[in-house]
Amino acid sequence: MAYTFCDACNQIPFCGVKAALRNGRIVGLEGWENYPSGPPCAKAYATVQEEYHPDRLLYPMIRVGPKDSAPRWRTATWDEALDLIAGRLREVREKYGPESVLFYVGDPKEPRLAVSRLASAFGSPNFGTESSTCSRAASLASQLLFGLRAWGTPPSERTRGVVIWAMNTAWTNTQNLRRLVEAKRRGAKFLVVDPRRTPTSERLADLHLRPRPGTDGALALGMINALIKGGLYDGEFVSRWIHGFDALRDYVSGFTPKEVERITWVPAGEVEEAAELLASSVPGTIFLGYSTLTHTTNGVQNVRAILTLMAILGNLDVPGGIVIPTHPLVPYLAMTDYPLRKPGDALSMDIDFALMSRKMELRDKRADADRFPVWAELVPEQIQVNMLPEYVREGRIRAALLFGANLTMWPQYGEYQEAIRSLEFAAAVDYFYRPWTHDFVDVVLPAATMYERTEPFAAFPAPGGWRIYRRDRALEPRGEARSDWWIAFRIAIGLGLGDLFWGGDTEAAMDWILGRAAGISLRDVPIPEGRLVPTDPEEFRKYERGLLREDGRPGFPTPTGKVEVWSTILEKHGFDPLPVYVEPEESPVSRPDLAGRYPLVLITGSRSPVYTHSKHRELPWLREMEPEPLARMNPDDAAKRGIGDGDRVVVETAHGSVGMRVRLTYMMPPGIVDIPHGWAAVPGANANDATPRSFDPISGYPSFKALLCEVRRAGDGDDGEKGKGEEGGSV
Ligand SMILES: Nc1nc2c(c(=O)[nH]1)N[C@H]1C(S)=C(S)[C@@H](COP(=O)(O)OP(=O)(O)OC[C@H]3O[C@@H](n4cnc5c(=O)[nH]c(N)nc54)[C@H](O)[C@@H]3O)O[C@H]1N2
Ligand SMILES: Nc1nc2c(c(=O)[nH]1)N[C@H]1C(S)=C(S)[C@@H](COP(=O)(O)OP(=O)(O)OC[C@H]3O[C@@H](n4cnc5c(=O)[nH]c(N)nc54)[C@H](O)[C@@H]3O)O[C@H]1N2
Ligand SMILES: [Mo]
Repeated sequence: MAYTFCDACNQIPFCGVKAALRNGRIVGLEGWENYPSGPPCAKAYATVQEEYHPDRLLYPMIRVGPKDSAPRWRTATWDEALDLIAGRLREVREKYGPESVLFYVGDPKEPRLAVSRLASAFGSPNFGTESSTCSRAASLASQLLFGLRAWGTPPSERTRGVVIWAMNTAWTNTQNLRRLVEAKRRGAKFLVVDPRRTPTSERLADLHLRPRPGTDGALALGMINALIKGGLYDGEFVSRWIHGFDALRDYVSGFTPKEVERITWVPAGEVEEAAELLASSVPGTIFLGYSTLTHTTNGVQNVRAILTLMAILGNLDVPGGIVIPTHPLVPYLAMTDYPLRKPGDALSMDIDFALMSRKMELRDKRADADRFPVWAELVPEQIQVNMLPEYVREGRIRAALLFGANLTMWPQYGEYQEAIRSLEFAAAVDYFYRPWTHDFVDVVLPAATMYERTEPFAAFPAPGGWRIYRRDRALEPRGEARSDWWIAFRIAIGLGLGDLFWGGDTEAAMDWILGRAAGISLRDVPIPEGRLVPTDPEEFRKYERGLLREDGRPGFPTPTGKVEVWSTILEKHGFDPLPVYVEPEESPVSRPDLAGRYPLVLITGSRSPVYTHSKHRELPWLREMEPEPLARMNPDDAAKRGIGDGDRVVVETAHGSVGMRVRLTYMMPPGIVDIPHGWAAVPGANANDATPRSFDPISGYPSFKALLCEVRRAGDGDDGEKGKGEEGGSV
């Protein structure tokens, strides 16, 4: 038996699995007993097919011929590939400075720490991740409000209310599901806010609100208004700890239930009912869709409104409420959030593995500094990558190292492909050759899988502290595949940075982290039991006792020391300081001109239970469960258009179109259409052919949700074709 953590969802740490081996091959897979997350889902089992897939990349490959011709490749040794990469990066560094190299990791989280360290050591602040579109903007909204991330605490025995806002946790975050179901059994009240009916809403909701996509801010402001009118909020918390409450009260007074119904399509009575439900179920916690709410042009402000709603109820940092972790180790490991915590906190800041101090010194050289100043100020660990085409055109970025990248995750992704193609040099690391990404780079390197690598370790909060797990190297790498950490460390050596990378010894690096975090080394962590690293008990209401601020004074780590409903940071950068509601850039209200031609509201990228983004389509067990992409629409909308269940349709926006079959379902409310993302493998079915390059000016996040579209039956010649709309979108 060999133990490893599953990386099918791209997360670390996620579910634990145990492989049965015979003659060095996997012959069976089960859940890892007593592992904090799991049991494994279909994706985990299918990793066995990924491991042995005939198309896996097994050798380093170097492009033959120029990048504007059809790609041809030859295999190379690691020495040759690594020499080439180091040589080209040195050249670019000499000509344009180290900041002109982009270090990028896509959704896979396991390589992040290593690559972030490599960027800092090389001297480039331009390290970025797919969190340029994912959960980081919701955390940014939280930082603007509270000074740190505060959302997503799982319910405890004390929790009386749970809000699930724009998240289909039953399909996307199954690790939370058990605790949510337990909370439901204990009688906690659930409010679910999602335009679709989902397994999550049907199983958990006591009240299910179904707003028009992108209007969530107005809904939250309406609930705040109802709470204020009814005197249903925590007056003591508000008067002591909130900055800007009077201005908020004036602003929300316009959001009457009737007005909120007009904007959001949620019946007025349900808005009031929801406010009452929340007020009668304190302490409560909230799960936000990791990315959904911020995939629209007013996303950060909408999330600020939602978190303000939770805060004025007195849910913040109380037992059973939204707890600010006392010892945040996991966010640090995942590199999705920078834990803004007091220095000296044993389990976080002094493990400066990513060389954050170096990133801070280099921050003036960030490619995003003038475009997204709020992001650049509050997201020190990574740049906002979404303007990559602009950075390249302006000569700010000249070369790129891409670990686990998928260029079609961006709206109008052709521009990103062209940007990567036009670089002086680009190398990518992956499990498979993905033509939509790798056709545009110079070198492709084969990554070792979760069965073939040991880095990094995993850490989970546990009673009494943190539990650390490490994994076996279940299999020898196939071909010449190597772990992402090994690759990053070898590139560092080639660049003369070996001293900062333990001479290439990745285990020594993990020992360094564990030594600083917990005074142990990797060998002190038994497999499969793991090892408990004790911490002091969780403390609550830390803001009352000066535990959140560097200066040790009571309050929140914001400029005013209070929860900034009136954000002084937004004000400084010329944005509206209140969590204002602004219509999505593209909606029936803001663009009546477009709505005539595109009368339906479109959301893109609702997750499939069996795929992760662009991955897995090559795995027969999963493909059998979901053979092709399906658009979803309400049967009444379809009937008006003469569309039947299973018909091939064209979903068209002002920016382009996709073609796929349609599923008619009451999961969808009338007027709203849903298409999946990640179908790069099927020509003409990539959602990002139809999404615009329009961005939230605070976070830089794209508009993947809240668009306008029309759906029609596909005619002859539509099959697999992708159309171009009349508008390219604005920047
Ligand atoms: N199986 C699987 N799991 C995944 C992933 C995957 O690809 N596959 N991806 C992972 C990643 S990176 C992410 S970011 C998360 C995403 O996790 P989730 O946020 O749970 O992802 P979605 O399926 O998009 O679910 C969001 C829900 O929000 C609703 N919604 C859409 N637009 C709006 C809106 O404007 N307002 C409101 N209130 N609701 C809206 C949709 O109907 C949908 O049911 O999932 C993670 N987990
Ligand atoms: N229209 C639309 N677009 C979206 C979204 C949406 O909702 N709608 N969601 C956005 C969000 S939230 C996200 S997170 C992104 C998805 O983020 P992406 O970065 O696009 O995620 P994946 O498609 O999983 O691509 C990961 C690539 O990494 C490779 N890979 C997987 N594991 C490893 C590993 O351990 N090492 C290496 N070296 N490679 C690995 C995979 O083979 C794949 O080619 O998409 C965004 N794009
Ligand atoms: Mo994401």
